[in-house]
Amino acid sequence: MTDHVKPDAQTISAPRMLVMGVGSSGARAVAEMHQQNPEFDMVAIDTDTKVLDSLAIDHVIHAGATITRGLSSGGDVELGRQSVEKDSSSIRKQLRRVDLLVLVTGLGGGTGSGAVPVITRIAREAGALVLTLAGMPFKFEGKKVARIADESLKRIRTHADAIIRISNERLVDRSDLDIPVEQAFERSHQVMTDAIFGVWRMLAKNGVCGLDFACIHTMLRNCDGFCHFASADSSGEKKAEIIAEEIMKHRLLNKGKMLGSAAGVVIGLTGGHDLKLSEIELIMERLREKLPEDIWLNFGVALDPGFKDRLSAVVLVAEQWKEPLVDSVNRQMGFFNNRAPLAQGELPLETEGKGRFTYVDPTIHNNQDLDVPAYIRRDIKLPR
Ligand SMILES: Nc1nc2c(ncn2[C@@H]2O[C@H](COP(=O)(O)OP(=O)(O)OP(=O)(O)O)[C@@H](O)[C@H]2O)c(=O)[nH]1
Ligand SMILES: [Mg+2]
Repeated sequence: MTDHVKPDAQTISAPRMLVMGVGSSGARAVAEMHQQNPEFDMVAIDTDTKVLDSLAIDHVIHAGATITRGLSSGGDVELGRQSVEKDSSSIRKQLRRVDLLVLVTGLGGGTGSGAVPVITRIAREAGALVLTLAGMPFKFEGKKVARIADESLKRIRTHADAIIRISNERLVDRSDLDIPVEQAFERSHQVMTDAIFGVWRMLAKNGVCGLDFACIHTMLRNCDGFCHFASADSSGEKKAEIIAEEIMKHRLLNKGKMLGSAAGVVIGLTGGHDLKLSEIELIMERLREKLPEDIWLNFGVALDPGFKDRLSAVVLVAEQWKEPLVDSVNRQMGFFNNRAPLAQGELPLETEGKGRFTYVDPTIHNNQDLDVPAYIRRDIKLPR
């Protein structure tokens, strides 16, 4: 017979989530989020002193002050990378006891694109689950910026558990091209804010049926690198119907088409104490009609007194569902047991730091970085 020992309340603590904004647009985005919700743990990292000084946020890391002299990387990815390597100890300090790290960045410049792959590696080494929200550049920014963003994305993918790409282009309709560029970027910030608030509410608020860290963990570890995100918010009599409609034709889910072929979905609803069972049912039934039958599906409902007569939904969608390279059970055990060491037989398939080659240029051939091991570049799974 197994004895079940009730865990000591002091040994159980809520998973700690840290949001880190990297590069100028990432730093600005988290400063805005901080204004909206000061409860978040947030840090902004940039190479640009002017940007950091303008932010109303307490925790900032000025990366690579001796390398860029506070003037930003000027679009140089290598300088961005070197700058965070140089200040990696400040980053490690911020990552202590962090279970979920959410990185926010706009790819295409030098700092965010160079720094995020390094930070994801450091965070994974520290045992955190890493979700990266990456804004992808507009077409008008040109091919060079697009290439920088794509190459950075490949590097991030070798370390991050999951990436949500937020295509700036997709956030703006062709019929909408007259909007000021600042407003277009604001949309991108808002999507990131909604994603982060949504995930945070799922983890931090009391739920009638909760989504816990293990569920988010499974989703992020199995989504094969990329997942998609949509959110909707409504109030009034018809709020449930409006939310179901919005999600089912959401532009970040390819006007809802992505739901029909999804492999995994997490749905998180937040409502007030007046939330009705019929409202939950309506949303779930409408969405289930659209989703494949054999999908990995998890949903939760969080209650927040601030949501009286209001309902909000966040949906994370995985198009693919694959076993992660590093055993997810072990990683969960790491969270519950204060990061258990790797078990024998488990392959720590992660590239290590470059050691004394840190400041050496990457070896790029046919657009491939030959310093990244072939099994990662080609997405080959090694047998355990
Ligand atoms: N959401 C949002 N995206 C922005 C904003 N400004 C720029 N971007 C996007 O983010 C990408 C990177 O720009 P920055 O964040 O300014 O670049 P950086 O990482 O600071 O890099 P350097 O300034 O070159 O050192 C750009 O290519 C744009 O697509 C902004 O205010 N908001
Ligand atoms: Mg900058």
